[in-house]
Amino acid sequence: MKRSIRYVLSEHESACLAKACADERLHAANSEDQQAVVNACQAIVQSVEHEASGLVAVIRSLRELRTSPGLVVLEGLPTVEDSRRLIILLGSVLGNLLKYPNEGDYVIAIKEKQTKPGERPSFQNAREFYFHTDLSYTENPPRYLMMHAVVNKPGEGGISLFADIDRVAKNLSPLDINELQKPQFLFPAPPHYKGGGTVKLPILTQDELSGVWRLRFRRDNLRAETRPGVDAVVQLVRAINECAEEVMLVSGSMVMLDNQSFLHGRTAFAGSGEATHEPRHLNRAYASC
Ligand SMILES: O=C(O)CCC(=O)C(=O)O
Repeated sequence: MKRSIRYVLSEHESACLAKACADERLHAANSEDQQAVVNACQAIVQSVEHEASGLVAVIRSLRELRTSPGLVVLEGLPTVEDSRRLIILLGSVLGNLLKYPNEGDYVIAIKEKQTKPGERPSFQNAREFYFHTDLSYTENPPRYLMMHAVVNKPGEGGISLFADIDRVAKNLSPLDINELQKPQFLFPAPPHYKGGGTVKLPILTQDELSGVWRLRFRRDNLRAETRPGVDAVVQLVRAINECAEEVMLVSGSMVMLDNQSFLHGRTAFAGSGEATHEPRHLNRAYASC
């Protein structure tokens, strides 16, 4: 991928994270009280800064608007007793963990509950999940998305797909870009989002000073108010598919990405009854900086 970084942790870095996740300040925090874990991790981050400065620098490179890689895949993470601690800890290295109460707690398990015919693709089923940015249906989607593969076996599907909006925009005509910048798109919340609701906003925005493109997008149930708007979405989907990059997030890896400049999706995976191993399980969290 053009802008993305793959970073394999050294044994020392992996051991440092394992130690941080076993820190006594975390033992004091009830693991079901994620707010307490978030608070404890904010203090523990300092020791990670000292002991794993290379890893910290890579993660924080995501913060630079102009020079950000946009997407970092970390490989070789330690296996820890409570995997939620690891994503909260690394999210705290990046910035401030965010919670969207209508969506759930800080850490949300991406796990199949049951795949019903005809239902929208989601983090709770095994269907192909088309390219999207997270929480496109909220006024303020999170800047950063993190997904930690706790169990993700090669050969059972569930391959991650990513697309960089910088590359996608280059494959669109000025006319389509103009349409996508109009506040003419209706984004309805999916059924799991408590309170529901629909926002009407542009899909694409461009920062005036830096020229950096940002987007919000989720194809299923998206509505455009005009015919040129619908046509522009068709072109956008074509351009996204042309730029798609596949990454298998094997167990023990984590992707940290700029949710407003990278789209993500995943292929269908072996669901209940089909999986030969433990069921697929990723943890998801959001952060701002
Ligand atoms: O299951 C996956 O790999 C991705 C899930 C996803 O896209 C999401 O939860 O937003």
